[in-house]
Amino acid sequence: MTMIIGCLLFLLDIALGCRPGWTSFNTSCYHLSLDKKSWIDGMKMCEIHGAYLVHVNSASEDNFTTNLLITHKADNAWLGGSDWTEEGMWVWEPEGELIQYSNFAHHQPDNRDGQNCLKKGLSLNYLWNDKDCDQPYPYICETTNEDGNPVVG
Ligand SMILES: *[C@@H]1O[C@H](CO)[C@@H](O)[C@H](O)[C@H]1NC(C)=O
Ligand SMILES: *[C@@H]1O[C@H](CO)[C@@H](O)[C@H](O)[C@H]1NC(C)=O
Ligand SMILES: [Ca+2]
Ligand SMILES: [Ca+2]
Repeated sequence: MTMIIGCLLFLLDIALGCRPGWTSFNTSCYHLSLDKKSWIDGMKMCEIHGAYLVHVNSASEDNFTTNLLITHKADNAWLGGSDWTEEGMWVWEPEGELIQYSNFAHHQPDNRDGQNCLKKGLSLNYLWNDKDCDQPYPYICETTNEDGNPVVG
């Protein structure tokens, strides 16, 4: 039964234009990697795959990414936000687009010891927190780029 549902979900993702191992939501494809990386190495791995660390632009996309963590039993994941360029100015990288929707935990971001990278995790009920960019965590890649999707026809 689980296999049949897994198979159907797999076919659905293909139908919606995501490569195997990527999950579709709205107009993007997402991949959670459990291979723990620093924020920058996570971003590089996403870029190698025609993607970027996820930009969470709405409550429903936030919810979707939380469900992705829960499904894969990941306690944490890097998101594509950073305030590296200017302390306290949170942007989605690499474009540097100002973060509009946000969902930080109470008392976060706190820039403790100079934290500049955005993650969410189980310990803060999947609300957002700024962390040391060098910490290794799983990470979520997102792509809207057709390079990341199968070419049909
Ligand atoms: C779905 O994607 C479109 C285009 O990127 C975006 O404008 C819209 O806000 C997204 N909706 C949700 C619920 O994330
Ligand atoms: C969050 O995801 C759950 C599980 O997929 C779903 O039942 C719920 O409606 C979603 N909530 C929002 C606000 O999107
Ligand atoms: Ca900071
Ligand atoms: Ca913090």
